[in-house]
Amino acid sequence: KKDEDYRFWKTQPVARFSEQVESEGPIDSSKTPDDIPAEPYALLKEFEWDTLDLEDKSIIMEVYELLYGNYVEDTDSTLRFSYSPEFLDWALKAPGWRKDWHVGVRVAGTKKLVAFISGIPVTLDVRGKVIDSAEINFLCIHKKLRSKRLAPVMIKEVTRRINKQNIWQALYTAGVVLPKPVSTCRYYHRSINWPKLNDVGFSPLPYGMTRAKMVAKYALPSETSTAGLRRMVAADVPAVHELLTKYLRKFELSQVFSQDEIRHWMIHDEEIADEKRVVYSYVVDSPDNTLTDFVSFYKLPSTVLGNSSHNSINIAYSFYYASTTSLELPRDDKAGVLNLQSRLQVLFNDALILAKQANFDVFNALTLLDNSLFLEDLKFGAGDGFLNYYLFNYKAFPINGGYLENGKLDGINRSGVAVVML
Ligand code: MYA
Repeated sequence: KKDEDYRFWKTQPVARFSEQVESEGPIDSSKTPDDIPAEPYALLKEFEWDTLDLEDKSIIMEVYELLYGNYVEDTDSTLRFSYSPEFLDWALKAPGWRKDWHVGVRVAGTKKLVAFISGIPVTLDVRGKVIDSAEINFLCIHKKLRSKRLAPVMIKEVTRRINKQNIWQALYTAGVVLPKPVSTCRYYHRSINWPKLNDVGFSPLPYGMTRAKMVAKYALPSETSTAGLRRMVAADVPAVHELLTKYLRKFELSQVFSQDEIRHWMIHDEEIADEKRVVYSYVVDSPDNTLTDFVSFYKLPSTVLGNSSHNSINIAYSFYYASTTSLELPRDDKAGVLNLQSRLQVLFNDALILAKQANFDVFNALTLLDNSLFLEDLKFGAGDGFLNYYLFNYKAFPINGGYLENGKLDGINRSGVAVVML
């Protein structure tokens, strides 16, 4: 599709495929909140807007059910993301969250929830420019209401509500190609429970291999190897905040976290029962009581569609991490990169072991952050999926996605992207 074929997107302040970015900055900075309509956009008369109150568990359950049946599937419709109610509570109630950015659409007659879009407030750093923004996620329309041009109205409505708060930029990701990605990252997968992944059709048996050889290939030690590695606790928040802030500063697109946000994103709910836990965060404590490293992953299972032996696979996704290794050196310092690479290999090998102990079947990661340094050595394989990063109402120079044109990892430049979207 060309720019002009995007009937909706060609009317929006987003970068075009056909243009080269010459300078970075907002596309339209002419408006103030008073210029923005006070009333919601009109919907077809069978539908109505509903601002969802996610403090109410039964409403989180409604969003959960909508997504469970209708959210993103892989290209051949064998897997569908299965965000748990606890996950939605975590993802949608980040510090500063606003109820009116949780936008539902209901059938007027039955009140059934049939569509959803969400925004949360974030502070972005785009090559040194700090921008108060929104992160848009969980756009979902019930399968029976697809291709009726409802998505553009929902996007305009959430934009209206965000603009009313004097926020004019947003970050969002999608598997689909729209005008115009600022970066594209590739999904990598590291089998933990290979036989199960094979049973559900996710990991075919390579030619010339046996099941036993595949199991041996992905075997992991039962215990982690890094001295001082332990679960992150609330008391670690200031140190993790400082370490992560320093590490993320080296990237071209990153999120600026407050201490509150670190607490929320890395710890969420310390009391949560193990089986409901969403985020897994660990630190490496050194003998002098300073933290040298931090690593985290989150739980997002996928529903297996149409398979008789399994109905779900348990998936860990790489989240934020940081290391003091080479932290004071420029990102392209050759010796520094090698040291960081060795460190991340050990750290993520331990993350894989922790994920195995917690019963995950596979560990997924994108080619963002410094991931291109360790994915191959830790036996991650390239997936079919790509994730496009988009900025709304902001033009930026393209940012490396961590892989090369030939599809291989870019172990030299790595990625400039340091925002992990859920
Ligand atoms: S990405 C996850 C998206 N969700 C899914 O993939 C779940 C399964 N699919 C669905 O529920 C529907 O297919 C959706 C589209 C809802 C995706 N992002 O109503 P339509 C354009 C943006 O007839 P439907 C996520 O959550 C499409 O190109 N636009 O289509 C981030 C066409 O426009 P154009 C998309 O299939 C969301 C128009 O919609 C996407 O019934 C970020 C067709 O509308 C997509 N993923 O519904 C949203 N898919 O004619 C943008 C299709 O131009 C936020 N389209 O080609 C922008 C920032 C807003 C805030 C700004 C604040 C300052």
